[in-house]
Amino acid sequence: MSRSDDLFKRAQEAIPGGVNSPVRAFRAVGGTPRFIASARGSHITDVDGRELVDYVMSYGAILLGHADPRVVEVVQRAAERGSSYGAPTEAEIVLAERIEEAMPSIERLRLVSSGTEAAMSAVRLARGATGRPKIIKFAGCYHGHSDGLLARAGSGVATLGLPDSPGVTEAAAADTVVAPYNDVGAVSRIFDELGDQVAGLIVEPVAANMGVVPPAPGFLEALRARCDGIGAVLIFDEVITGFRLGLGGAQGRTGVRADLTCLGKVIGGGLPIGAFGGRADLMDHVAPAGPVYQAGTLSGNPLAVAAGLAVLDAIEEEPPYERLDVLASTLIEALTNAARTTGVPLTINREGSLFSAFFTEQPVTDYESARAQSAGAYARFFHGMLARGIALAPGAFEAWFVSAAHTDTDVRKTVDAIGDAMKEAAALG
Ligand code: KE4
Repeated sequence: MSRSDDLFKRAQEAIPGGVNSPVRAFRAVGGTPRFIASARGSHITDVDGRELVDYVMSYGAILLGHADPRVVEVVQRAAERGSSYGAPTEAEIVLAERIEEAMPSIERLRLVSSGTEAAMSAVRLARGATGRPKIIKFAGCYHGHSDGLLARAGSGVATLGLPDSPGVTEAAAADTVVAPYNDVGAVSRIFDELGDQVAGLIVEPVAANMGVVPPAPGFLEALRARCDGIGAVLIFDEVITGFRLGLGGAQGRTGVRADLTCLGKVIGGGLPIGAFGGRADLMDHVAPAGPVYQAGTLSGNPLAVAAGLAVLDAIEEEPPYERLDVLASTLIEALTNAARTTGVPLTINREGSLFSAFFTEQPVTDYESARAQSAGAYARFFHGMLARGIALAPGAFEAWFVSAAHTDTDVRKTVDAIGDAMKEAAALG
């Protein structure tokens, strides 16, 4: 028995499933989750002292690398000044201004403590500002666990969303309509059918929660045009893509401007944070400027803000994006070669440094095609990599996350492991 085994056994007596977030429990890949003792740069070390090259990076929250000295220093200094005041600070203004400068579609910004809060609040604002009930989302896109966004597609195109979790009532899901990602025809039919009942549409401009699925050419532009056509609010959920796909996020790459944007992860440097922001005429509906209520005890927390500013300073001083893209290209090449050598069917999707390898030979353009992948093959590959000191996300619907701290040595070790783990995935059929 490893210490992780012991701790997981104990954890399940104190915490549901032994974890504080489901994906960490290894249910999708089997086995015992590694309990982590520490992390530095591109490496994490588990409680049994095993050091791993990390491609989870807190599901994208860590961009510079774990325990980056620049982040550690500012968080230590901030903690010495007190961890939370329940009152405004200058640093919150600075972070808002820096984000607004990097993402011009964001004219006003509200900080919150998670991506879930950001998306939930943006959706409430879209409804509050338009006075309309319906929100369109896409199957396979994840926007956190607020009730209205835990809805799955009902039968037919514009029928009401159905609860996607016990505890979500039909009423809570009823005003959510779910369309297939990259399907302009389906979403157009919803707009045609619901017309000015549509308050807004929320989308991951580059999907990364069904694995990475980039927008098809014209998809985002079509969403922009349809929202413009009826005055609906276009919400880009950039919790993953924001400051990972470049300083301007996905909208900086695609040129499609959102009315509201959700952020998180990178802008907090690994501390709890989220944000939603956008057009001033919309954001000025948010309390106390306007009537749409939204609040949070720890919103704009001084430690998270200090960490976020340190990350923004670092990526503005030395943008890591070219390096991240090179790392991703090398890993993708290794995956492609290993799949070819072993005959394992593999489809790789990529946008910038974000990528996923799907164990299927079909193209993956939406949630249905993403679900066609072999979860068993992914699980075998995952454990083959873990056994060779490489930590991937314990689920086939996540992305590989590289960081500015990953080294050529890390990549060489990963490339070697890919070759062997692919053979194992192939051998087990
Ligand atoms: P959080 O509430 O987990 O901070 O953010 C929710 C969220 C919102 N929008 C997008 C695009 C997201 O990817 C997320 C959270 N991402 C997952 C990983 N795919 C978090 C991992 C977890 O749930 O533990």
